[in-house]
Amino acid sequence: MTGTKTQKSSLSNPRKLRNLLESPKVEHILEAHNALSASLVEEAGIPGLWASSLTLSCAAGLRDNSELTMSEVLDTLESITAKVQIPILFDGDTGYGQFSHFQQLVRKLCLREVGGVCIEDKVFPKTNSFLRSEGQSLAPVDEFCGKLRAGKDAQSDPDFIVAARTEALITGLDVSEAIDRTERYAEAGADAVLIHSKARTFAQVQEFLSKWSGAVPVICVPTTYYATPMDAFQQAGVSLVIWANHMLRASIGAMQDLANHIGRSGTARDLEDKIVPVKEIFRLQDADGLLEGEKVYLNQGSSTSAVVLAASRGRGLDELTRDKPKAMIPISGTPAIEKMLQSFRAEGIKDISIVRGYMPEALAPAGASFFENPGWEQTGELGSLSAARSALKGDVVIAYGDTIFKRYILQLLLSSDAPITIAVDGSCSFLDSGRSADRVKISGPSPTRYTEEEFVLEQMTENLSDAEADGEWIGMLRTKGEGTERLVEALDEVLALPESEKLDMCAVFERLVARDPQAVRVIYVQGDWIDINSLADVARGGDV
Ligand code: SPV
Ligand code: MG
Repeated sequence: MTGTKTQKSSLSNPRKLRNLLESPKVEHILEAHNALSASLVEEAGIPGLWASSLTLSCAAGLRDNSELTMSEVLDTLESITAKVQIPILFDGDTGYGQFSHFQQLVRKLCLREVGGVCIEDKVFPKTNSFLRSEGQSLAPVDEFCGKLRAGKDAQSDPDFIVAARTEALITGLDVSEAIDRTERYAEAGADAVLIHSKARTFAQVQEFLSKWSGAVPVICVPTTYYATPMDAFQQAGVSLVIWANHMLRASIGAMQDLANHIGRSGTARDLEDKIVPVKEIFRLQDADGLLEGEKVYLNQGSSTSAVVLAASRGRGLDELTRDKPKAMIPISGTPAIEKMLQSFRAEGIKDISIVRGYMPEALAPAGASFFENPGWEQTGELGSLSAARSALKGDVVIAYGDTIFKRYILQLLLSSDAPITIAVDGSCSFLDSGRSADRVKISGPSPTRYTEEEFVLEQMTENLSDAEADGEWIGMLRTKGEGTERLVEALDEVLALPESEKLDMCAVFERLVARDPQAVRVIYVQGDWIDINSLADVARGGDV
């Protein structure tokens, strides 16, 4: 699952972090400074997060000198735990004051389901370990042990981790001082100790580990000795490795490159293939999840659903459909199907199913559900409609996926109160054009002035003579409740006919009209739609 966290896993975050610390194998976690970076860490399969004071403060435009306040940092942690399932070990600096402040912090971290906190034995306001480190002062051991005890007493989750970090090596003291301090911290109740070092190799931390009692798991931060293999950490007895700042460092470099390029050249033209597409942002935001949610929770949307028949490749469109189905041909830069989906959504229709056949993998617009008609070449549009049978209930708009239409046509169909309504183009533009059309005979010709008259379908067939034809069906119909049921019945009857694979929607309409001459209401339009076959005849090329 990516994007929005929807389900809690059965283990609490403190338990997950504890499992990492207690795992016999060395584990690693990676820095995150906001919900976005946290979700990228999670997607990479890394089992935990380090919420670093260095990077959280930097991301907030502040120094790593206890400048970020407790409430600011809690807000960020909350947004991270709301987004991801992996646990956070929070870098709690010196605990935000004395023992009582640390207790408040622990309580608030537990409320926000943070896995644990690590505090260091320095004095407030602390400075980052890699900055003027020799001059930094350490907290008195007793006072720090009291703070650790206070933190453990304040936690509301029994698995919550309080880790104790010694800065002894950072400030220039030796390994024995680091051991003395950390043994005391473990006795005071710390669940783990963090031994920090600014040495360029693992040797100093290795020496620490060789003298360590093993009372609690040991954590290290190989920012300076980053080349050490995981095996070496494992062999030396490290339980958890923290990559403490790498996500922020990587993003700073990428952002600087881009900003400098745009600043220098005044254009983003050459950068497109170096930056993620906007749709990657939508993926990370789980934009599709909103559509799913709307289907479940939003009732104010239309109860009408849509079924788009888009399985066929199209007659004579070989060139344009070599690498994509007909519905994906761009019209003014936007795939035809997207235009159709935009129109549906603008009318509140969110439950949209598409029947695919030719190149299904290339027809996957976001937010739609899919039916497959693998036999599209033999079974045609009736096979496709039948494939979407389970979506044919309630109020439904059915449309061919290769049709472009002005939105008012959809609005007219939706406003009809008849059980079955089709849109008919009364302009008869097919006459003398040589193109095939679903010609229709209607109860009256397309009116040239205002009328209250309701029109119904009498006949639909490609073979209607020029004189008999009142127009052509544009490939869109709308059925309501009982009309949808009638349509499905007629479809089943036609599919049961011998050689039904040679039949098309005309046969279904014929059936409906034969049963009830008033069955199919007609709404007349004049032009304002086109199908891609006709469009392609007009303009062949990449973008029609
Ligand atoms: C942090 O990431 O903020 C740390 C580790 O505390 S360090 O920057 O090395 O001090
Ligand atoms: Mg820090």
